[in-house]
Amino acid sequence: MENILVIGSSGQIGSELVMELRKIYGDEHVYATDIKQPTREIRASGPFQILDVLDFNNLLHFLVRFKITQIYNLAAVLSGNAEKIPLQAWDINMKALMNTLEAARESDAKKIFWPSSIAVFGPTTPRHNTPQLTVMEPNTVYGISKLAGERWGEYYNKRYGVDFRSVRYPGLISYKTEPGGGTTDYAVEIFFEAIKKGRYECFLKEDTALPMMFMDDAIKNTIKLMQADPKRLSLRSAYNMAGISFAPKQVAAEIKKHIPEFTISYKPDFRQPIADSWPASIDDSIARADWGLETTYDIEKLTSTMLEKIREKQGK
Ligand code: AKB
Repeated sequence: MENILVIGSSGQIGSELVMELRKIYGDEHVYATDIKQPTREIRASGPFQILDVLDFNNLLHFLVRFKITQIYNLAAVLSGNAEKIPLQAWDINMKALMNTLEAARESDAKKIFWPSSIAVFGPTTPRHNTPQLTVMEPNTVYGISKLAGERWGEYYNKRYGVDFRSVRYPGLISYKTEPGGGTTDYAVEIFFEAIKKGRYECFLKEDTALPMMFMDDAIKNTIKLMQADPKRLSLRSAYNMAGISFAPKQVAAEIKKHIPEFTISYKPDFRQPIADSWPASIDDSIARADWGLETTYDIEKLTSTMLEKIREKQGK
C-alpha cells in the first residue's frame, strides 16, 4: 500500500496533482501539505496539514508517523521571484530538496518526485530542439538551483538507492490555481485577462517562443514517470519534457479566434532576458522511449479549453 506526501500542495501543480493522486491511491492515502492554505477541494477530500519542508525534524517525523512511501516535493521559488531574492531563493530551493533527500534516506519514503525545469539550460545551450544532454550553463538563480538539484538527485540514487525521479517541466498552463513568479506565467495570465478585460500587456516580446504544456498533460506524465518500472529509467537526473512551443503572438492569435476584439501589447521587463536564455523547443524523445511520455494538447485545444474552463469558473 502506498502512502503519499505532497509538499507544496497549495501551489499551481500541487493543487491539481493531489486530486489526481487521490483518485488513484485513495483520498486518505494522499497527504497534502504546504505552508499556505489549500484549495477547498483539497481540504474537503482528504488530509491536509501545514508542514514546512525546511524543518527537517518535522519532515522526518511526518514520514515516519504516516508511514509515507512516496514524496512529491513541489516547493520552490520560481525564476522571476528568485531573481528578486537570489540568496534566499537559493537557500529555500536547495534546502527543500536536500531535506527531502536526507529524510528519504533515513525513512521508508524512498521514492521521490522533484520537478526540474527548462531553466537548467542557458544562453550557450542550443535553442531549438534542445537535446537531453547538452551544454548547460544556466544564468538564473532558479536555473542554477534546478541543475544542482538534478545532480544531487542522481547522486542520492546512485550512492544511497533513493528512487529519485524528475522531469524538466516547460511552462505549465492551468486554470485552477494561478502560477506564482515564473517567466512563463504570461501564458496563464493572458487567458484570465482576455476574459476579464479583453486585452493583455505581455511582459515578454511577441516572438519569444518557449516550451509549454497544459497541466492535464503534465500531471498525467508526472504520475506515469512515478509508476514506471525502474528498470526502464535510463536517467536518474531529469528527463526533458516538452509539449508544445509557442510565442506570445501565436497564443494571442488563437485567443482572437474566440474573442475577436482581444488586443495584446508588449512591454518586456526583467523576465525577457530570462526567457531569452531558455530553449525555444526541446527534444523529449528519451522520455517517450523510456517510460512512454505522451501529450495530447496542442495550442488550439489548449486555448479553447482554457477559455471555456475560466468562463465556467467565473460563471460567465
Ligand atoms: C518558471 O517560469 O519559472 C517556471 C519554469 C519554466 O520552471 N514556470
